[in-house]
Amino acid sequence: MASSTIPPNRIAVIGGGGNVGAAAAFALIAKGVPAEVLIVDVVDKAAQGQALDISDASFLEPGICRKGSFQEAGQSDVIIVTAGARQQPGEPRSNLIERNYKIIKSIMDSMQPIKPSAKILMVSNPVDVLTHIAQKASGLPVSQVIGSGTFLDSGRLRNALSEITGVSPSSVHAYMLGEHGDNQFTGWSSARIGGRPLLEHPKMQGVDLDGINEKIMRKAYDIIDAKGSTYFGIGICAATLAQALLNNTSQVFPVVNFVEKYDCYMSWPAAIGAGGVEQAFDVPVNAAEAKKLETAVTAIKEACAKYD
Ligand code: 6V0
Repeated sequence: MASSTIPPNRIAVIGGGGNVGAAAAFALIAKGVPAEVLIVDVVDKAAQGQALDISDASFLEPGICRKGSFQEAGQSDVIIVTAGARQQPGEPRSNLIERNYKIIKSIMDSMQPIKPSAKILMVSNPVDVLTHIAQKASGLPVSQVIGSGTFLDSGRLRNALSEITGVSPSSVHAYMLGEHGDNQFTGWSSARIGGRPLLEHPKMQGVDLDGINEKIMRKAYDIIDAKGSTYFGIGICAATLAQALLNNTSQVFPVVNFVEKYDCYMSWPAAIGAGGVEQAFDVPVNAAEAKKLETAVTAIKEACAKYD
């Protein structure tokens, strides 16, 4: 490609030789994000193969895709990290911490010096804890290191609520909160449709709320049971977040961000833009949700403390 046609922004996908990274890179190209997408992986052949395959998808779009190095990743505008072990059937995400802690530390070291304005988007699990670890190891400000959090879970929730209410998922304002893991919970009391509390919607009367919550929580396990891993949904989520960071959209997403009120990284709504986290929100919770929130925060803090 002629150098004049190289897009102005660079997005690195570390772990891009694997399923989630490749899905994120493909989603960036398919969404038409005008960026040079670098595929970086410890397995060189996997990075090369995915980059070649995804570059075939880029000829109609402004983005380009190629294999890259850890040093180039460190100089990128957005660094998406999908590297590491994934869940086996039935395995909780929290189990992955032992395996993925060292991988994330070594990736942050390999990228040094990291561009001071870079934004890191963590996707590897357990994503709440690994975002904390990545921020410490990268040396970047907390506002510039975020994680995909409960964005995907909240999308699953919005789809489920759309089926019940008949309203488009984009007009259902509801979040899965706390942790992208077994301690996540639905923010029923703050959920809204058309400016009204969701739970007042006529079609929500008599609905089994715990059943919906359980269905959302189980979905990743069901997909992993059936096909070994989940990647299309998270791929589009990662690409959407990278786009928000590059285009300074200030859209609100439930991402892993450092929440002052609870003094930890956790999955909670924040406005995302060029600086990373641009605005934080104090989402109201009722008494039952506050208990679940406390459980999630305690679990994340305990896991983080082990690796500080
Ligand atoms: P995968 O297909 O095994 O890919 C992982 C990739 O990471 C492989 O290509 C490895 O070679 C690579 N890798 C391992 N170590 C390193 C390293 N040190 N440097 C660079 N690359 C390395 O797994 P998959 O893509 O399915 O999952 C990746 C991660 O995403 C896992 O931790 C999953 O649990 C996590 N997911 C997170 C989701 C979320 O919502 N946050 C959703 C789905 C999966």
